[in-house]
Amino acid sequence: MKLYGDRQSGNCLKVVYTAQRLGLPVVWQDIDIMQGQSRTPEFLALSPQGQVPVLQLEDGRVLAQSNAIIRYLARDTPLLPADPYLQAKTDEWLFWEQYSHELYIAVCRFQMHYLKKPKAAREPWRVERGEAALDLMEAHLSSYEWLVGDTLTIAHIALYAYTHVAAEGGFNLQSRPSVRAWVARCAGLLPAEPDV
Ligand SMILES: N[C@@H](CCC(=O)N[C@@H](CS)C(=O)NCC(=O)O)C(=O)O
Repeated sequence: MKLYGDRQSGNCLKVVYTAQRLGLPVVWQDIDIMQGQSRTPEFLALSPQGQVPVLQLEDGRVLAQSNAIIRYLARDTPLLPADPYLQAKTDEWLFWEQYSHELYIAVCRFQMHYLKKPKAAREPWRVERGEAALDLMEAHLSSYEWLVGDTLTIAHIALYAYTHVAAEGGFNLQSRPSVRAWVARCAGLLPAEPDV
């Protein structure tokens, strides 16, 4: 399989973490989004959404959307619980990550980390929603060790991707001890330096 990705993108790292955790061989193809490489005619022919990550299967078929990709890779493995309720709870967190977390925390990180804008340039409404997402995680994780189930799943990989670098988007984890403990728990089970 071939993974088209940008090395600094948390959405791409989700796929790398999942593949490495499962021991799946994936060939990395660099796409520099800052150079517009996800919007070239060649890339758009591969994936009209014009964003990374994109996974190309061995038979040539293509999958976009990070959480769809990790869900595909994790099927029939402990990273996606088989129990119907736990599987749906895993999906619940995956959808929540895309709608209520990534849009705020990852985009603030993009503005500061990729575009080198100052913290003060972040839109207040986006910051407010990012803070609310982290507060929701803190509230859940102060009662439970994991977001769902009792071990690492793709729900954790999806949320770890941008939560552990939330400071790069101007968010403070110091005041969120349960999130920090969970980040450390995930980090202990994931490669420190993904081999991409
Ligand atoms: N919902 C998508 C978001 C993908 C996304 O935002 N990708 C960014 C990098 S993190 C990208 O390719 N940006 C370049 C562009 O939009 O041209 C996913 O989860 O895969």
